[in-house]
Amino acid sequence: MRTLLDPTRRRAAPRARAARAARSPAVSLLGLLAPLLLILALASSCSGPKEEPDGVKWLIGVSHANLTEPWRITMNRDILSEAATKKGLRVVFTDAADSASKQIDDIAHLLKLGVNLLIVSPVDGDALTQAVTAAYQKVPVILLDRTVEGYGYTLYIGPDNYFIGRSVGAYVRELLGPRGGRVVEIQGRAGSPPAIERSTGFREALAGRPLIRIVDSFGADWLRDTAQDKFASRLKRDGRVDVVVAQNDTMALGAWKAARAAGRAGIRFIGIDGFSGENGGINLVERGVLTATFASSTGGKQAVDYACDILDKASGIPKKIFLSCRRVTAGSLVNAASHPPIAGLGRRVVLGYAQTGDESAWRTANTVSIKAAAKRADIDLRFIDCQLKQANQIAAIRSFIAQRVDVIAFSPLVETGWDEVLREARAARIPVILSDRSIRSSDESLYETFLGADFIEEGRRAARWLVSRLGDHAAARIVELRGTEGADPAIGRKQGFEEIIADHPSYRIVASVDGDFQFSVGKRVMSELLDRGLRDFNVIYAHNDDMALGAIEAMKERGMNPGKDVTIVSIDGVRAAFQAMRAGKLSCTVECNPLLGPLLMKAVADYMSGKELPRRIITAEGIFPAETAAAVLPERKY
Ligand code: GZL
Repeated sequence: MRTLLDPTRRRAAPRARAARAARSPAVSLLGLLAPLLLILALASSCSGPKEEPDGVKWLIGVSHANLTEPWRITMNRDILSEAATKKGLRVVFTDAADSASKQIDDIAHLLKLGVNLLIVSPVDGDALTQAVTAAYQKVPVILLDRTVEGYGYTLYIGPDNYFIGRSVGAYVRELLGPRGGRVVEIQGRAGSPPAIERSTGFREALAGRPLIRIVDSFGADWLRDTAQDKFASRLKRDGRVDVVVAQNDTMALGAWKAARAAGRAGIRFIGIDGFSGENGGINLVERGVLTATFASSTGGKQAVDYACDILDKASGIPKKIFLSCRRVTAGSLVNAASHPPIAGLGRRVVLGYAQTGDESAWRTANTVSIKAAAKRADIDLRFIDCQLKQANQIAAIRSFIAQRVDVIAFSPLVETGWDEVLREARAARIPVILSDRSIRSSDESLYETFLGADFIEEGRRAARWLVSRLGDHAAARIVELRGTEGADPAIGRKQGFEEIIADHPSYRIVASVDGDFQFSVGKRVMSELLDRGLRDFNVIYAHNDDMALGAIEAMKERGMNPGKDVTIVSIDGVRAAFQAMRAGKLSCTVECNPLLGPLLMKAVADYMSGKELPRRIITAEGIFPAETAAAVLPERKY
C-alpha cells in the first residue's frame, strides 16, 4: 500500500497515468510535503472490467472535507483498510481543508482524473449540492457523513446522530437512577447537524426525568483543548457536576483533564466515537477515564464495500444507510466484538420470515424477491404468510424461536405490540431484522436494523407532485384512502402528505378512510363514500396503488371519469398502476420498492459474518407521473 501525491493535479489524466503516478517514489516524497491529492494502490476483490496491465480495475476518488478532525482521520484509515482487502482497486484522495470552494475544485479534478466512482464527505451540504449533483450525472457518487440537498447522488452513508443521542440519554438515565443528578453537555461545533441531532436525541431520552438536570451546555468545536478550557472555567464557576456528556471522546478527554487539574474526583465522563488506538474512546474506557463511549463506525469501510457493489452492478443498492452505535463500558469491553462468523457454522444459515400476508401486488413482489434472494444466497428460508393478523405474526416469531433459527426477519403489520415477543427473541439470542415496516418501542435494542422505505418522504413526494400539478392555490378537495390502521407506512404517508399540504390552505382532506392496503377494501370504502353522496372532491390520495385501483373501479361503475375529473395519486409503483396511468385513469404513482430480498440477504450474511449492521437502510425510489408510464412500463420489474 502506497500513499502518494498526484502529479496530475493541474492536468487531466487518464486512469492509467494515475496508476503509474502511484508507483513513482519521487512523488511519494512530494506527497509528504504537499498532501493535496493522495493516491493509493491496492490489491482487491471488486470484479468489474478486465484488469489493465498495471492491475487496476477501478479508480475511486475520495473527496474529504478535512483531514484534521479525529473522526475524519479515522474515516480515512477505515477507507484505506477496507480498500486494502479489495483487488484491483485504486483510491485517490483530496483534502478540502474545510473549504467548500476547494472541495468543488477537488471534485472537478477527480472527475478529470477519470475516476469510476466518487466518495464525497461534504464540507457543507448546501454549498456542495450543485457540484455533487453534476458529478452524479457522470459517475456514481457515495456521500459520507453529510448529505446534500435533493437526491442527486447514488448512496448516502452516515451516522444516526439522533439515535446516538437517544442511546446516550438512555444510559445516563440508568447511570443516575431515580435520584437523578447534574449533567453538563459538551457539544461539537455549534449549529452543525450532528451536534444538533445528538443533543435533540439526548434531551428526548431524558424527558420525563426532571431529577436529571442539564445544568450547562456549551460547544467546543469537537476539540479536546477547547473542551478542557471551557470545562475548567465551568468548574471554577460551579463545581456541582455528576456527569459530563461530550459529543465526542476527544472533548470528553479534555473535560476529564480539566477535572483532574482542578482536583475534582467523582465526575463520570461519557463520550461518543469509540475509536481504537491510543486515546481513542475504547482505550479511554479501558483506562477508566471514560465511564462509557458510544462507538459508531465512520462509514469508511461501508463506503468502499458498497462502492465495489455499485461498480459491480450488484442488485439491491439502497439510497441511504444510517450507521448504528454500540455502548462500550468497562463491563462490555470483553465481548465488544459481536457475532459468530458464518464460516464457523458448518451449515446453511437459517432465516425465519414472518410476512404480513398477501394484501397487495407490492406484497406479492416482495415475497417473490425474498424467496428468490434467499435461494441465490443459499440461505435456508422458513417463510410464513401471516394472513394479515398480528397474532399470527407473533406465533410465527415464537415458532422461529423454538426452531432456534439464526435470524428472524419480519414486516410488522402494525407499529406496536411487539415488545414481549421480541424480548423473547433477544433472550434466545436470535437477532431480529425489521424488513419493510418498522415498530414503535421505547426499547431500541429489540431489533438490529430496519430496512425499507422512508414513508414520510413518500407522503411528501405525493403531495409535492400534487401541488406542482394543480398549482399552489388550487382548490383541492382530497379523499384520502389510508393503509392499515396503525401500520408504519400508513402513519408515515399520512404525516408526510399533511406536512406539505399544511403550507397550502386551499388543499383540504374532505374524507379519510381506512382501505387496509387492499384493492377490494379500497373499492368498497370508495363505493360507500360515493353511495352516501360524496361528489365534492377532485383528488384521491391513496396510500397504495391497489386501493387507488379499487377506487377507480368504484368510480367507473358509477359512470365517473377517474383520472380526468379526479386527479389520483398513489404509492408503490406496481405494474398495474403503470397500466392504469397509460389508460389515463391514474395520474401519478410514487415508487416504494418491494425488491428487498437482496438487501435482506446481505444484512443476514453481514450479521452472520460478524459485521455490525447499520441501524437503518433506506431503499432507492422514484416518482412516476402518468406521462412517463408508456416509456417506463416495459422495464418495470414488478
Ligand atoms: C410498504 C408496504 C406497503 C405497500 C402496500 O413498504 O408496507 O404494504 O405500500 C403493502 O402496498 O401492502
